[in-house]
Amino acid sequence: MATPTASETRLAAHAAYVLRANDTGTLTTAAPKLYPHQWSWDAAFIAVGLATVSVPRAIAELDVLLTAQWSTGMLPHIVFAPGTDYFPGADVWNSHVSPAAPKNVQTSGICQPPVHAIALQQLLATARHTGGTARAQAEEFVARTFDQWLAWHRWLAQARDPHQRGLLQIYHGWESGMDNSPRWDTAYAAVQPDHALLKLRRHDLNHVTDPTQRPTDTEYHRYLQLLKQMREASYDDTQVPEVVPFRMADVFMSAIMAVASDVLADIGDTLNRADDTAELRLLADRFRQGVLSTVAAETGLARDRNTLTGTWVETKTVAGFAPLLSGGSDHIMKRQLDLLAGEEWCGHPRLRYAVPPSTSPTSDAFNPRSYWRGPQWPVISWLLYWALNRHGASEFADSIRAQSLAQLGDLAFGEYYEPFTGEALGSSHQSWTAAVALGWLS
Ligand code: 2M8
Repeated sequence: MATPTASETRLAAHAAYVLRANDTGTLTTAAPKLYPHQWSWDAAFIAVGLATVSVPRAIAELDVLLTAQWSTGMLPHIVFAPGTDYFPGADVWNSHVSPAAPKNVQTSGICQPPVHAIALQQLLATARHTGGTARAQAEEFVARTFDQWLAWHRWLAQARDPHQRGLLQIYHGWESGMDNSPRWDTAYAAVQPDHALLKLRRHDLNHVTDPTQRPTDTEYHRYLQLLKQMREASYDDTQVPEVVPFRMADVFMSAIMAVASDVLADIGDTLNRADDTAELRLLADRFRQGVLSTVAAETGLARDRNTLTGTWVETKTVAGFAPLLSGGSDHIMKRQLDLLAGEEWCGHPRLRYAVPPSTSPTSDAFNPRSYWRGPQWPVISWLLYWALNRHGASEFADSIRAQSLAQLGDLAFGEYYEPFTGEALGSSHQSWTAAVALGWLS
């Protein structure tokens, strides 16, 4: 890699500072005020960034997440730090209604996309490059925790894809990580909130004062209704699908499962875990095929499926590019690369930076300011950058990197960005944004 420019050095220094400032001493909060706890997929991206500064600190971040692993293998989507304000907090989730929840930690009762093996791979690569004790510590960590990551993948495969269709089912938009994406509009429309839930205790709007950048109250009512139904079912893996009206086969999460299972298998190979590696390769193949089976011939995009109603989601969101993560078909990859570069996506003439918006600006559902309904998310740009490099599309990956570094040059470390103006939206000093900046610059 070329010598960093002065602005790159400054960006890296600021990014490292953001991660340090968001460190509670135990875990790195997802954002200083808006998200004062640890989130599962945030922690993985944060570890990628932390590793470039301190390998032991990156390991500690993942260790905290693993301490919160449920006995079923599930990694919960939030690990609560004590005494901070967030809604819905630990009291609302009350994870201890489930016998599978850990006793000494409070967590949520749902999961998020399994990007963690990607973080392990990046952690190992950074540590090997650093050498010395960093390398030994990373290798020891991976050997010590391999069974826990394997249990996580096994739980997803068994609990969320029991019929082995290669598509993970989710029961809440929060599980996708793309909370209010138009991907979930039809499923949420079927959720009828109880009257008692209509009085919300939202804290997010104290920190993001422009409410158009956050989900609406109507959306929050539905989020809370699903949470209540799951809590009343004690977050039980077989009960929950019986009681919630939100049942979606999430194609983007399934693609992450495919590629992350392959990456975990690569790690297993270095640990001489032949049987487990073979199992992981089968999982990777199953989910790769599942993702490819959703691609619409007319649009070339992958689709989520509402498994309650049996209908496909046709809205053009970034999730349509799931095959760029999971791979498996040269023909589909080529078509998707052309699409992603084209006018409906990164080549849209009004974009300030040529990185994928969360919803295509040509879609009726597109909203440039509203959270997952249109803004660009640096963390998603990084994930696609990583995947493009993995699948040999390094030129496109380089362009996403260069455009993203320009976007992050405002040093705001926005949670997401307005695609036409480049304005940072949501929380500033968002940890995973700082982390992926470090990932690009390392
Ligand atoms: C957002 O989600 C949380 C709920 O999980 C929220 O809005 O309160 C999402 O962007 C999610 O993907 C992310 O992990 C989390 C923390 O950054 O914030």
